[in-house]
Amino acid sequence: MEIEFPNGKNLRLLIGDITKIRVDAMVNAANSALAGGGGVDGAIHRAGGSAIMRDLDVIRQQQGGCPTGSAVATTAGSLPAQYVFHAVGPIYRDGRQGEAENLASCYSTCLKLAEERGARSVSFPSISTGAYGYPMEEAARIALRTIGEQLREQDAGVREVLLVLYDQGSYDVHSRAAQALFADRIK
Ligand code: AR6
Repeated sequence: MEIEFPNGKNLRLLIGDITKIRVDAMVNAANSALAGGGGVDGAIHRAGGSAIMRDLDVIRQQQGGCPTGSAVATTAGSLPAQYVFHAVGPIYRDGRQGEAENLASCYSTCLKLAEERGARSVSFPSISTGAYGYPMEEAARIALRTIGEQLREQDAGVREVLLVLYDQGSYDVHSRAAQALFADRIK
């Protein structure tokens, strides 16, 4: 599914493995220790190689980790990208611990990092919807709304955002949310 924004910018939803898709900046669903883990994080470190962890070691020494809702940038190692942005999504508890704000902040922070680094294409996984337990329908609305706001606002910079969903069920949830939010923009 493709959603068009002014000035030729677009948001694409697709099914796949994020590590296989070429972009300028690939977003990881990391943890605040920047320690690596399972899910997308495991796949990104496996496919990108040890250069990514070496960059994270330096960041850990400098700032001790990364707070929830924020992100840090590293090399992409041997991944088909220039950068990996390691975003720390919220662990979902009851929806009253600032989860929505923190999740939105992951997306907007990564798009700002992309802007700063001149990245024109950025891919995101569905942050927090695996090990961190965020209900996917709500997470999809937040992700899409935040990406849409940023694509409408930014004059230059990021041209294309890919939301890479791992399976058909995740894709269906996100495409329903996109239809509800962007009905008039879907190509
Ligand atoms: N490509 C695209 N999406 C994927 C891939 C992939 N290769 N693999 C999984 N997903 P998760 P979280 C989907 O658990 O919930 C890690 O251990 C998956 O189906 O990767 O933010 C970290 O180190 C799900 O919808 O991230 C943290 O400790 C989504 O990606 C913690 O898990 C996110 O699932 C972060 O948990």
